[in-house]
Amino acid sequence: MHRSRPLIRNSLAAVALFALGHSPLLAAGGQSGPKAGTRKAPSVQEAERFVQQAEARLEALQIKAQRADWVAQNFITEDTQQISAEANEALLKANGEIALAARSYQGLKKLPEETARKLQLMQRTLMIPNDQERARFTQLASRMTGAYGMAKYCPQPSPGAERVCLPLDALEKIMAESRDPEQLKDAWIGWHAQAKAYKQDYVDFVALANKGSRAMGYADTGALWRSGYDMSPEAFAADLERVWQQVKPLYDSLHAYVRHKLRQTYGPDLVPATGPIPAHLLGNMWSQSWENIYLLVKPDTQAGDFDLSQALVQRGVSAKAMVQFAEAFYTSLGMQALPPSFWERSLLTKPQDREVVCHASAWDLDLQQDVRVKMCIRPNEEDFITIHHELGHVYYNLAYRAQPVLFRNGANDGFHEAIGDTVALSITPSYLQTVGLMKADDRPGDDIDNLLKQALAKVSFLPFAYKVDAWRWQVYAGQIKPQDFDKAWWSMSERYQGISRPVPWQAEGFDAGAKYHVAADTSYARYFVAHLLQFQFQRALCREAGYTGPLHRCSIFGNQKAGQKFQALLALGASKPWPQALQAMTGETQLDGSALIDYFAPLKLWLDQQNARAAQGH
Ligand code: X8Z
Ligand code: ZN
Repeated sequence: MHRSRPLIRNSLAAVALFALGHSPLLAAGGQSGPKAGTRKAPSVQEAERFVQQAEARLEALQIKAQRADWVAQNFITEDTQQISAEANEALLKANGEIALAARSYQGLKKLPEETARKLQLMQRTLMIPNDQERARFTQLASRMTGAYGMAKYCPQPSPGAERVCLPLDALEKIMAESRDPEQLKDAWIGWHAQAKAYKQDYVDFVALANKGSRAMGYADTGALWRSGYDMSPEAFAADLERVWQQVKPLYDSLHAYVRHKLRQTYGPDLVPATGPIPAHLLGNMWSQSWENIYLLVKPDTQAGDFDLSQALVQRGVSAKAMVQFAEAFYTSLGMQALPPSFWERSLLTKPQDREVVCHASAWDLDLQQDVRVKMCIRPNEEDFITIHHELGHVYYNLAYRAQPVLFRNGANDGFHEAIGDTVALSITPSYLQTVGLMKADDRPGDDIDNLLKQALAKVSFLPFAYKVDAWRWQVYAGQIKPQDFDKAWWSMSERYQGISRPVPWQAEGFDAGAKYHVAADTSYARYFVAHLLQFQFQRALCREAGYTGPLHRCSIFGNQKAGQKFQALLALGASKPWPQALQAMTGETQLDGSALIDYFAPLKLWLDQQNARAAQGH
C-alpha cells in the first residue's frame, strides 16, 4: 500500500513501523554497528556500508510485508491478519535495530549529503524493544484494519422481515443519494456505532505506539508524524495553522452558502440560520467533502445539467474502462503505459464472495514493476476522480524506482497524495469533451457551476483534514482521554468544520474510529498538505504549458512540456528535502494557499454576493 517513508509506515498495510530488537544490529548483514566507547568513531566508509546493507535488508522485509498486507486486505480472515501482523513485526524489528544503529553514524564529519539524509530518514521511526509488545502492536493494527473492513450496520428488521446488514459502501450510497433526513441519520449513526468495537484496541495501540516513539526520542507519536516534513514538529504545526488561516475565509463563505441552501431543502427545524450544520446532511459519511449534495445547492440559473455519474452509467463505462481513462491521461503527459501485471493483479471491483478492505489504495509490491490498485470502483464521478488519485501514487512509484530504497517515496507524504489530485484538476468540461465523455448535446455548467462543484469537493475538505490529525496529535499527546474522545472530536468538528453531531455524543463513543485512517492508523495531515500543494502544482504546470487563462479552466491533458516538469518531480522521490522539490517544480519553497485562492477567486466573489442577498432575506 502506499505509505509514507519506508521507515514510517503508519498505516496498516503499512504498519511496518519500527522496533528496537535485542538481536545484534544488522544481524542479516552480518555486521554490527559500532558500540559507543568500545571502539573509535566509525569512518565515512563504514557509514556508507551500513546504509547499503540496511537498505537491502529493509527492501526484502518491506516486500514481504507488502505481500502479506495485500493478501490480508484482499481476503480478510483471522489467518491473513496474523500473517500480515507477523510480516510487519519482522519489519518493525529491523526498522528499530537499524534506527538505533544509525544513531552511531549520525553527525560524522564529511558524510556525503545523500548518506546523511538516509541516516536521518532511518531514525524517523518508532521502536518497541519488547518482543511481546511489538507483536501485540502489529496484531492490534491488523485487527483494527480488518474490523473496519468487515464492519456492517444491521438495522432492526421490521417484524417478520429478515435481518439485512449494510456494509460501508451501501451506507455511503445512502449518505450520497438519500434526501430523507431520518434515513440519513439512521445510516450515519449505524456506521459510527461500529467503531466502538475496537475503541479499546485503539487505546492500547496508542499507548504502545507512544512507547515506541519515546524510545526514539520523540515526545509522542504525534511528534514523530509531524517530524516527517524536513522541519521541526513545531514548525510544521505552525505552518498548517498559517495556511489554514489563509484559506479559512473561502471555507466560511462556502459553509454559509451551503447552510442557507440546506435550510431551504430541509427546513429551519433541522438546519439553523447560524452555527453548525448537522453532519448527516452533507452527502458524505464523514462530512469530509460535499460534492454529493451539488444538486441541492447548485445555483438556480440552470446553466447546465451535465452529470458525469449519469454519463458513466448511461455509457456503460466499466471499472476497467475508468482506470483506462486515467491511464490515458498519464500517458498523454509522456508517462509509460501501466505494466501488464497491473491489470492482472489489481482489484478493481468489489468481490461478492469474500471480505475485502474496499477503501481505495495503491500498492508498490516489489518496489519495481509490480504496482497495483485495490479499489471497489463504482461508475460515478467520485470514483472517476479517485482512480486518477490512485494512479498518481502508482506513477510516483514507477518514477522513483531508480532511486535507492530509502528515497523510493514522496518528497513528503502530502506530495504522494497530491499527484493524482493535480491530474484530476485537469478533468475540466473541455477535457471531458475531448475524450468523448461529454457529447455535443450535453450542457456543461458555467464557471460558477463548475467551481462550486469543485469547492464542494476540495474546500469543504480542508478543515476536515486539519481536524483529523489535530485530534490525533492531542490523543497521542495524552491530552484527550478515551472517555473524552467524542467530546473533543465534536468540539473540534464544530470549531473547524462548523458541523454538529446529529445526536448527542456518549463517553463510550469512538466516532473518529469510524474513519478508515484512524482505524488503520494512517496519518491525515498529508491530505491537508496535498489539498494545498495540488493547486500550487497545477498553477506551475499550467504556466509551463503556456496557459494564461483562468486557472480553473486549465487542463494539462496531452501537454508534454508540463508532463516533463511533472515527471522530473516524481523521479526525485524523497532524495531531496521537499522544499527543494517544490522549488524545482514551482519556484516556491513553502506551502501556500494563494494558488487555491486564485483558482476559486470568481466563486468567492459570487458566494459573498449570494450570502449578502440571503442575509437581506432574498
Ligand atoms: O484515502 C484516500 C485515498 C487513498 S490514499 C482514497 N483519500 C482520503 C480519504 O478518502 O479520506 C483521498 C482523499 C482523502
Ligand atoms: Zn492517496
